[in-house]
Order: sequence, then C-alpha cells, then structure tokens
Amino acid sequence: MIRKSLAAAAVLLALSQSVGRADLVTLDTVNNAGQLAGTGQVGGGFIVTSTNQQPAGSGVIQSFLRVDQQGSNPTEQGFNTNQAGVLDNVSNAPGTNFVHTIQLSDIPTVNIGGVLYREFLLDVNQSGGQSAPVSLNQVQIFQSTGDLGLQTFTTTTPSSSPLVPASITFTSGSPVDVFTMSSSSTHVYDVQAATNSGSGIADMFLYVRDSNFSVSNGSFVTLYTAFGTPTGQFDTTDGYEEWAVRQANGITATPEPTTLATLASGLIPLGVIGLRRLRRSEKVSG
Ligand SMILES: [Ca+2]
Ligand SMILES: [Ca+2]
Repeated sequence: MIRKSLAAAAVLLALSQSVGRADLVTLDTVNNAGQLAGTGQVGGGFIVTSTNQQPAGSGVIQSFLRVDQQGSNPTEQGFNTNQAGVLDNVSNAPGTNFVHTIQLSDIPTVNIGGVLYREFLLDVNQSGGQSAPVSLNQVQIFQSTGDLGLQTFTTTTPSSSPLVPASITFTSGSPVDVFTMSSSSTHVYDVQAATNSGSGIADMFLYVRDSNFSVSNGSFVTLYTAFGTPTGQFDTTDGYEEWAVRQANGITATPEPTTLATLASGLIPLGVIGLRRLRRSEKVSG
C-alpha cells in the first residue's frame, strides 16, 4: 500500500512539474511610471519602463523593426532582417530605414544602479491610447555572424491554456540566444505598453543586461518580438509596433550621482526623470 501511494505521489509530482509550470506575470508600464523588473529564461534580469521619448530628428532614433497584425489578427510577430516577407514584418522595403539588420555596436548601453544594460526602445501604435495598451509577450535576442532572415526557423503558437508564449527557434545559422523573456517553463510575461498621444512618440524602454552580449558571438543582433492575445491581455490593433535604438555609433548614458543614488534606493520613473538627466559621453562599445 505504501509503495502504491509513493508511486502515485511520484506520478502527481511529475504531472505538476510538466503541466502549467509557468506563471503569467503582468508588467504594466501604463499605470506604473517607474522601473518594472523581470527575469528572463535566458539572460537573467531585465527592466521595462514607460517613456515618452520623442525622436528629435534623424540620427537620434534608429528604427530597425516594424511588425503589424495581418488583417484583424489579435497577434503579431517578427524579427529584424534585410529579407522580405518574414512573419508579420512590415517589409515594403526591407533592408531600408525601418526594417533591417543591426550590429551590436548600434545598441547603446545605459548604467542603471551600477549594472550596464543594452537599451531598446518600443514605439506602440494602438487605437484607444492609455485604455487599450498592447501586450508584449515575448522578446528573444540573438547574436550571429549574419542576417538570420537567411536561415530556417520554426515558431510556436501562443496559447493561454496551457500557458505557452510565442517563440522562435532557428534551425540553421547557429545563432547564440542571449536573451529570452518568456518561457512556458518559468514565466510568461504580459508587458503592457500604451500609445502615447501624438505621432512618432515612443512608449517604452527595454533594458537587457550587457553582460549577456559578447563580441565573439557575432556582430549581428536580431530581436524577435511577439504581441497580442494570447498570451497577453490586450490584442494588437491599429498601426505597426516599432523597435528602435537611440542614435547611432553608441553612447554611454551614465546617470548623475544623485540620480544613481535614487535609482538604487528603489522605484523611480526612470524613463521620465532619469534619462532626461543622463550625461552622454563617448564610449567604446562592442
Ligand atoms: Ca507610440
Ligand atoms: Ca498596433
């Protein structure tokens, strides 16, 4: 009897570990002005924060990926490449200004509380503004020696039950996975970002630890992104979502000592206050 009970308990334990292991974690940048932290399955801690960064002319913002839902689909996904017809990329002119490959040296670094992060900027276009954010469900970042749009890949279909986030696996090209935000075995994130009023105003920063990146992994950086329902709460609507980096050739934006001290002490609306006070200086970037 004891042996049977132990066997049944072992089966139950195995089931509980294989089904529904991931938590759905909401990071609401719409109603929280400060930094919100998560832990990626690959690449460790990351930070998201709202912003109202305005492109102040060419050369300040470099857009590299635009994705838009097909018809009335509630989801969209894509990754930056110079190739046409990839997933839901807006690729009328791939390889040109708005959808293209980027290099590690294109991505600025920012020091937050003594930790160096690579900074990515998201510009959301949704109908309904603050009341209708979009759900960002997945970000995967790869390094490689060439354009991953030339490689083969598979994607998963996102699901709410069981909880499975959208994801991509490259089956050729051997890219190095340096960051994976959501995983069906740990956390599935619902990062909510709303459209700021006005055209061309960005909405959210994503910070990924710089220590994940290495020049030896290859100079090309590919960002895969997925939005919508499932697994998030909010569908994709209206125009395209756009990923960008601030300026070209890299800057090191170092918070002033007073800002740094405040950051270290806890929550602060980094995107609203901290980054306005950043001191820019030349840097040598991978
Ligand atoms: Ca926007
Ligand atoms: Ca949209």
